[in-house]
Amino acid sequence: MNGPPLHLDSAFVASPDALFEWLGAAVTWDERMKARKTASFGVPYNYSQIAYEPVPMPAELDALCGQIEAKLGFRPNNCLLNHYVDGASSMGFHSDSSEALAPGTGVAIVSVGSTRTITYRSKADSAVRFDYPLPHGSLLYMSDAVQQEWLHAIPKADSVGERISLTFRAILK
Ligand SMILES: O=C(O)CCC(=O)C(=O)O
Repeated sequence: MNGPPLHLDSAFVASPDALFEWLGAAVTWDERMKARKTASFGVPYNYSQIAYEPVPMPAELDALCGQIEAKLGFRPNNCLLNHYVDGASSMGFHSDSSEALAPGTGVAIVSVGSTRTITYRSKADSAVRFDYPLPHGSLLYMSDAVQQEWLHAIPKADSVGERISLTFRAILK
């Protein structure tokens, strides 16, 4: 079986060190979730029973929305961030519903910090798995077609430092 039809750009962010530093200084992290810290900007995308307030998109993230629009053809209005403090922080297997998303759009994930692996597991056969590293400054795009056929997770890892993922969505208002 082939792996999921992903779009992966390993050098999407021009200055990933600067973005990582800015996030560290500017973001107040929400600690309601046990497995990792989160933060939300723009129109809220509420999931895992956690609701977020609308927060204006900062210029630094709005610039990434523009870059995503140029690359993928849609402009996100939400950025949900995940802060994986170390290798014990994780995200379990799930797929994202497209119900709240603008038609024909998916989830764009920008990664900064330590490289973590995203694992895809086929919904049809749980033995079929594919791993992809998500390096500092990369972009991964998952269409709804990927979500229909595959679950994805960020498994725990040994000896890794901090990672922040910036997940961008075009939320229906
Ligand atoms: O942190 C990541 O890269 C994973 C994000 C994710 O799985 C999601 O937003 O559905």
